[in-house]
Amino acid sequence: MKRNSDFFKELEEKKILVDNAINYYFSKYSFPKELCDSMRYSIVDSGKRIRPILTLSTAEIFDTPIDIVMPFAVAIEAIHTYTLIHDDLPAMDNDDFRRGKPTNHKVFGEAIAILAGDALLTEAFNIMTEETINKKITFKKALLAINEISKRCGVNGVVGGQVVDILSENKKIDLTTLEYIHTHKTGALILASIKVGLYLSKATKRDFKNLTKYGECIGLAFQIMDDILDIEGDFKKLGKKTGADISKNKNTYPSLIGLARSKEILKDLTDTAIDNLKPYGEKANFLRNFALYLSSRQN
Ligand code: GRG
Repeated sequence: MKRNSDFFKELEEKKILVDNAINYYFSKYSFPKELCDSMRYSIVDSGKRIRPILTLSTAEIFDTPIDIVMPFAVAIEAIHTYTLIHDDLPAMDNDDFRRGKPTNHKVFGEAIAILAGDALLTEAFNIMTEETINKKITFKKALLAINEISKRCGVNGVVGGQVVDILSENKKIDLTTLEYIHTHKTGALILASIKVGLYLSKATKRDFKNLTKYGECIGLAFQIMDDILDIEGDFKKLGKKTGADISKNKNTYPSLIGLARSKEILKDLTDTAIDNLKPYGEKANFLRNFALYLSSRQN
């Protein structure tokens, strides 16, 4: 496996590629200014870019050209950014800080923040379809990728998970319900990021099986880590308040099964994710290290 410093160098390089592509796609919007400023405030130059990096790194295993994958990776980050803007609204989590700065509605007001989220979601589909046409990406591959994203973001994915999460506040729920919330609210888009990389590549059924398992495991692990960081994290590194889950009486892995058991499950999920990369040898080194990075991240 590559040395840790090599991994972090590659991670930074990939983040810069994604940042540049986001700058490119989101500089073309200029009117209405308030809307465009609000969209750019949340998407440009911020965030870890975990999901687009997963899409690029999955496709990389199959030597798929980056220019085919990048518009889809950017679209996924735009969708992720919309969920964060909406999640921070007073009607939802009512948060004041995100990505180390005041939340979108604190700067632009609630109406523009809602609409910036709506526009990021809609423009994501415009970027994917337009680039499919421009870059002559095989329609079937693109359609399967877009279908995957729409499936994982709607009722049976992110939005469904968010609704069950909201309805579960101040209630005692069981672990099955909490797993549903985590795998849908958070895991679904992470899994979609990987599957989009597969749909755009020459991947076999076995590849889908292996990498879907990898994606499911890191998706759940990511949210468990988020629950842990809400207790053990540091505001400066996280860029948002800690202790929010407890103050809002939210169901989390630590609140249901304790911190120690949550950490064990996090480790098991990470190990299983990495096990499923065996067939890809050296080519999956980045994804292997990425799973380890996600389970030990501080932001
Ligand atoms: C509003 C439909 C709708 C859904 C909201 C994503 C989400 C569902 C809520 C966000 C709440 C939250 C903080 C969940 C924890 C997991 C998560 C998505 C964390 C933020 O993702 P990161 O760490 O953020 O990748 P950056 O800023 O690095 O992109």
